[in-house]
Amino acid sequence: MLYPQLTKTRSLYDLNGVWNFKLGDHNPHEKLSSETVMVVPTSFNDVSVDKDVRNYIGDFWYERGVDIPKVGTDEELVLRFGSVTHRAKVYVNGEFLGEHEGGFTPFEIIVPENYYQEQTLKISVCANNELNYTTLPVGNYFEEVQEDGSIKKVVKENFDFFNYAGIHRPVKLVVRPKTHISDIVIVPSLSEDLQSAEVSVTVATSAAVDEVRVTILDEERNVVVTAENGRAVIENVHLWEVLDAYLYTAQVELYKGGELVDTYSEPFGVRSVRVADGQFFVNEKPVYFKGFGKHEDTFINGRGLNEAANLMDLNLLKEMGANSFRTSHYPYSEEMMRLADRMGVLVIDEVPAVGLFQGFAVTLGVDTGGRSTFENMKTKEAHEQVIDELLARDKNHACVVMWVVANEPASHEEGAREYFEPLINQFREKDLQNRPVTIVNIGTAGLNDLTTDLIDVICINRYYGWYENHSDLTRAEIGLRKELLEWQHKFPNKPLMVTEYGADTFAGFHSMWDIPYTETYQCDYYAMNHKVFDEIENFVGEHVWNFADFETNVAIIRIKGNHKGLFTRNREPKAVVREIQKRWRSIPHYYNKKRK
Ligand code: BDP
Repeated sequence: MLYPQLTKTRSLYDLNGVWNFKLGDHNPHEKLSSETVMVVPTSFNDVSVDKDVRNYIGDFWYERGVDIPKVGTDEELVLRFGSVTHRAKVYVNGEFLGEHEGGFTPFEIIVPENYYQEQTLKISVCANNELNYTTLPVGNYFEEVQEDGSIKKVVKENFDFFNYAGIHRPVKLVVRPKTHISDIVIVPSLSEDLQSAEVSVTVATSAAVDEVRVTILDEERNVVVTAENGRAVIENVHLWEVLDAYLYTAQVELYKGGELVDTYSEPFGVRSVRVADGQFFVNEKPVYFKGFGKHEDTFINGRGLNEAANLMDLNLLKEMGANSFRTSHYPYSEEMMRLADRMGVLVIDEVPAVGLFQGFAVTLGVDTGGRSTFENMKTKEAHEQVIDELLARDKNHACVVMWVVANEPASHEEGAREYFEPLINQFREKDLQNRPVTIVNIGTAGLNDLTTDLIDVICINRYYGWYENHSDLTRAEIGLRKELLEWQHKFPNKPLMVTEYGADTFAGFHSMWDIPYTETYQCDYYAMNHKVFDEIENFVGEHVWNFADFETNVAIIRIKGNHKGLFTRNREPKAVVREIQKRWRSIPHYYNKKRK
C-alpha cells in the first residue's frame, strides 16, 4: 500500500488534531458530544488521566467533521488511516463504509461519490481494543460480572507490553484520480561486481491507461535512466549501505490520451541481502547487527506516533555505534520505516505475532483449560493477513533486511511446525526481494524448536543471568556458552544472533556486589554476555533488550513497567550505555568474525 503523498495529481489533507471521543456505545447517525475529546494520533490510555479509562476494553468512538474539498468528476475521495489499534469501523455521515482488523497496518476507505456535493463530512470511527485467541497479538479475554450485575470486559495481555490503543497513526483525507497508481513494486538486482543494478519497477493501476512511464531519479532529482517495460539499468550505482544510505526515486507517471493522469514518487535504495555459510551479507559483505529490540512507547503518547522520539532514538542508536533494530513486537509506523531508510539503519521487521505461547510467564495464572497452544489458539487467519499487509506496506524498504514470523511462540509444542511452515513460505513466495525469514526463539523452546531448519537465521532471546541463574553470572556464563555452542554445532551453516538479552535496572541504584536491578549489575551482565558472544564464530549480531524502559501491564515482576532499557523511558542513559557504546564503536558494521 502506497504511503500518502502530495503530488501534481494528488491532494492531501491532514485530519490529525482534536476529535470528539467516547467510550462505549454511540449511534453514528447522531452527533457525538464534544464534552470529551481525544487527540489524534495518540493512545487514549494515558492522556485521559482516569484509571478506568486507561484500562478500558471494548468499543470507543472518535468523531469529527470536515469540509469537503473540491473533488473533480474524474477524482475520488479517500480516508487513509496509518493505524487504528486494534480494529476500526468507519462511518461517514452515519453510514458504514468499511472496516479494518489489526492494529499496526494502514488501510483506506473510499468515500462514495454521492457525498462529494455535500458541504461537510462527519467522520465517525468505532475503534475496539479487545484481544483474544484469534487475534494478533494474542490476549486472554474475560468478561467479569461486577457487583451491580454489569459486565466488564478484561484483556490480560499474553505478552509483556501495555495494550495501548487508539488512532495511533495519522489520518489523511486524499483526493486522487480515479485512474491512479495503486501499487509500485521495486526489485533491484545488483550485478556481480556491484557496479550496476537492474531495477524492476512493477506498477499496478486502478484502471487501464495508455502508458506507464517510470523514471529513476538520483538524490538531486536528476534523471538517471528511464525504464523500458518496467526495467531500468543503473550504471555506477550508488549503493544503500549500512549507516550510509543513498535513496533513488522511482517517479511513476500514468498517461491517458496524451494527458498525465497520475504521478507518484517512490524512494528506494539499492542493496543486496543474502544469508550463506553462517554469515549475513549486505552488499556481499558480512554484516554484524549491533542494536536494539525496541517498542513504540513514550510518555503521554503511549504507542501513538511520536516522530521526535523516533528521530531521537535513531540518533541515540547511531551515537552508540549501533546499526539496527527489530520492530518488536509489531510493525512500526511508516514514518519510522522511512526514517530508517533515510538514515541507513537495518531493520528486522516483525508482524504482531506475539503471545502464541499458552504458558507465557507474565500471564501465568490464566486457566488454559489444559490445552496446548496450537489447540487453543486460532490465529492462522489473522497471521496470514498481517504477513500480507506487512509485505504490501514494507516490501520496497531498503532498511528491511529480514522478516520475523513470530516472537517467542511455543515452537517446541506439537503443531508448531504445521502452523509455521505455510507462514514462512508465505513470506518466501511473496517477497520478491527474497529477504531472509526467521522466528524468534524463546528459552523454553531452546533447541527443541521444531521450526529451526525452516528459517534462515537463528534468532534467540536469552536471559542467562536474569530469568536463568538470577544474580549468578558465573553459572550464567557457563549456561550461555554451552547453549550457543550447541546451536552452532547443530546448525553450522546458519547465522546465529541474540535478539534479546537484558536485565531490569533502576537508574541510580549501584552496588558493590552482584545485586540485580542495579546499574552495576546491568554492566556486569552485559560484559559477561559479550565475552561469550565473542567466542562464537557464527554469531552475527546482538540486539539488547530493550532500547528504553517501557510500560507493561501490572505484574509481580513488573515495577511500573519493564526496566531493561539501556535508557530510561525518558531517554536518559543508564551507566551501561557508555560501556556498550565503547564496544559497539569498536566493532565495524561490516565484520567477518570468521576471518577476523
Ligand atoms: C521476552 C519478550 C519481551 C519481554 C522480555 C522481558 O520477547 O517482550 O519484554 O522477554 O521479559 O519474553 O523483559
